Amino acid sequence: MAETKVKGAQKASNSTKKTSAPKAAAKGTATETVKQPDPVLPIANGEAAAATGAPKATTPAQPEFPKETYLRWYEQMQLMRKFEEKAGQLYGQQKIKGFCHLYIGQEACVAGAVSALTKDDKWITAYRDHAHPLALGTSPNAIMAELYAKATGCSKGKGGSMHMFDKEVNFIGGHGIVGAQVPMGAGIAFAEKYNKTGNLCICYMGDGAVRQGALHEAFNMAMLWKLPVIFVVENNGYAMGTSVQRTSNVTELYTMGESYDMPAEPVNAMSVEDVHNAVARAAERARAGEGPTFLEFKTYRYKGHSMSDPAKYRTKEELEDYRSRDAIEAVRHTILTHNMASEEDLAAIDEKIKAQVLESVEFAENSPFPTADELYKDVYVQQDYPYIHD
Ligand SMILES: Cc1ncc(C[n+]2csc(CCOP(=O)(O)OP(=O)(O)O)c2C)c(N)n1
Ligand SMILES: [Mg+2]
Repeated sequence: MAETKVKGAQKASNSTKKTSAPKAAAKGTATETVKQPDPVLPIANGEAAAATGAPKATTPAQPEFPKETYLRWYEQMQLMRKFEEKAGQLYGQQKIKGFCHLYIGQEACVAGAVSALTKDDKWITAYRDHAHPLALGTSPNAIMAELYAKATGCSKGKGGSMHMFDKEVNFIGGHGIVGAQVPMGAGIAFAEKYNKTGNLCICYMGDGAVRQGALHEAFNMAMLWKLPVIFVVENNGYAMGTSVQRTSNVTELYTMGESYDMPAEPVNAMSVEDVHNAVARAAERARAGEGPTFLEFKTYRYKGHSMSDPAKYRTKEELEDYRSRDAIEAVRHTILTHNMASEEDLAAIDEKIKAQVLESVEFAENSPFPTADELYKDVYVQQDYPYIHD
């Protein structure tokens, strides 16, 4: 059964772009891909490298996409990276407080999906959520102000790092409870289908979320009702300091879709092209009324789980190995190798981003904190429920 479904995914891909998904996807059989852990689980270094196993990024002989797409990816991913590097610094200076989870290293997971979807599609994710709205077009000012808990933040300073929201760009959070956004993603997709909009919902989660019961309930209903949803697990190898191999009998996480007959595939998410192609295939399926897809993005976070994590559970070598596959560097290399832009052009983009980030800090610094009466606003009160409008 799984084979048929994954083949279906491959078929869809032919009508969009050629696939570069690993061979395991083409085979689509659980027995060939599910790895049995050792009886005594090692706390060995390099666990995540084995768990995510993303191949090294390579520069294609011929670029697969137009110049504009590569330049947009470069700019989006650089903005995510530079914005978060600055946020990390500000956290160190205690300008930003509370929790702060950086996305550095994972940028392609978002950039490749933005280019494959439309602006009317809906987005939802967990608490590692600064990059998604940045790429969707939320102003860096509003995101930095939210990190500062200022009234001008995209969640009016009441959400903070883990609860970014921006309805204008269809970004529906930013959720701190691991896995909570998975049934919500299915619900959003239900609404799109019910209202016959033709839009879909892309629902991100971490590898830690796939063992939550809510995910399994949501997967079942999403398949049963053929909801237009793309479930994405950003498998960065760790949930806090615990590797996938220490917590899961199934380490090729995408195979979990097979339990629900859900088309699923692994994606080298250090390659923005691969992310784009996989999301485009899934979107085509969703819009054709064929229902959900489960994509396992094999990725890596360069920083610790949060700002307070020194990440001692992994080796420098493991980190360096992933840094050598950096998606931004790969895109930069493609752009330069194929003369899509010069070093100077890219430096100009970098300068523009630097200015944008500095402006966002100034904006956040100069913004007021929310007033006390904000405590009573935006609180859900049941009046004429059962139907919530807007
Ligand atoms: C239901 C629930 N249990 C535990 C936590 C504490 N917690 C916060 S983040 C996290 C790890 C999640 O890791 P993963 O899903 O892999 O996402 P990543 O941080 O790698 O992006 C845990 C256990 C939580 N927020 N919610
Ligand atoms: Mg993780």
